[in-house]
Amino acid sequence: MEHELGTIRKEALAAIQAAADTDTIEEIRIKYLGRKGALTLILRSLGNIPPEERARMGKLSNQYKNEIETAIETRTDELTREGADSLIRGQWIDVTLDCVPPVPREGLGRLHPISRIQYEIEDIFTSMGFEIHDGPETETDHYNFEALNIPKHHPARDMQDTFWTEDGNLLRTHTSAIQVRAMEKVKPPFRVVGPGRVFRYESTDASHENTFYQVEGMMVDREITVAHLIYVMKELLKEIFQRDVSVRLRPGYFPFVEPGFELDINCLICGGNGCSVCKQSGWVELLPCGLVHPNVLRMGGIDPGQWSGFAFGLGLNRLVMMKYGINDIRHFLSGDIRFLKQF
Ligand code: FA5
Repeated sequence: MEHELGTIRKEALAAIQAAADTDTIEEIRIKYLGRKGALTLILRSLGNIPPEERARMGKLSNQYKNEIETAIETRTDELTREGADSLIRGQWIDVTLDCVPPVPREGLGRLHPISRIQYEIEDIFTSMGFEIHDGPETETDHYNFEALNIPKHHPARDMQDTFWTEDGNLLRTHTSAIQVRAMEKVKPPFRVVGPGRVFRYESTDASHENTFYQVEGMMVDREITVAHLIYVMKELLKEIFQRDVSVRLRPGYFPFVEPGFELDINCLICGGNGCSVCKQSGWVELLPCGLVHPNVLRMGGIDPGQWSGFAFGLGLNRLVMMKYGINDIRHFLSGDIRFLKQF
């Protein structure tokens, strides 16, 4: 019996040590210590052996039983810990990765240069008492054309061809639609700016995109003149470029202003010598503007006999190009990370 007990002990301890999971450990426990386990059967059979042997064999059996139980406990602990560790290693997520240092700089996003300048412009106008307004990119014919003194038959519609939806709406061609919406919301006197994305059916080149950004502005008060307009435009450009920029005002035709102007700035890419952006002219058309046409005021519910105003539509892409010396407008929508990383 002593030999048999020794063999059970040796086999059980070796099997426990080799067990790779807790299910196997449980099988070993049943095999040796269960109700019909090898060691249990020996303990039960002690009554059949001579009394002089019984005490020694009983003591030995209990000692081996304790040893096996302790080994089972120790190995179960080890396996549980290893299991938890590998689970953590496999499924652990560093939830702090994106919000606190150390995060590699290049992993962080940044504002697109157009958004940066848009926010700068909003701040400049807010400091001059303007409110910021918004409007939808898909517009109705009324807001984009009709209410701006461009009826269906008007040839000025050809200047701004666009993408139409099947239900007769269109992708807005300019942010001027925002000034029409603003006139419905606020009563004079008021000052509003409306930044946004606009769309035109247009072939692209270094200074033309089919999708670009504008900022619309409108001020309505009593006795507004061209002098007010020029003052605000010059203040804006001085703040943006942080220096005096040469500008020129030419007559320009827009059905919604009278008189209308084209405000050009001296090309900052070539210093006025001529390049592909300024089409070799030395000037870049940036800011068309004028005094709001009485028809537009009237359609907006404002009495032109009492109120007058100026309006402008600033081309944001071209402004950003001038500010940062970008020589091709197509970079903005290229999605080229090397371009975007510079800002
Ligand atoms: C207009 O869109 C008028 N709504 C602006 C306006 C508002 C005039 C209020 C008077 C009063 P224009 O089509 O010229 O005008 O566009 C305005 C500016 O948007 C241009 O000076 C130019 O900077 C920019 N722009 C026009 N077309 C493109 C284009 N295809 N790609 C990039 N920028 C453009």
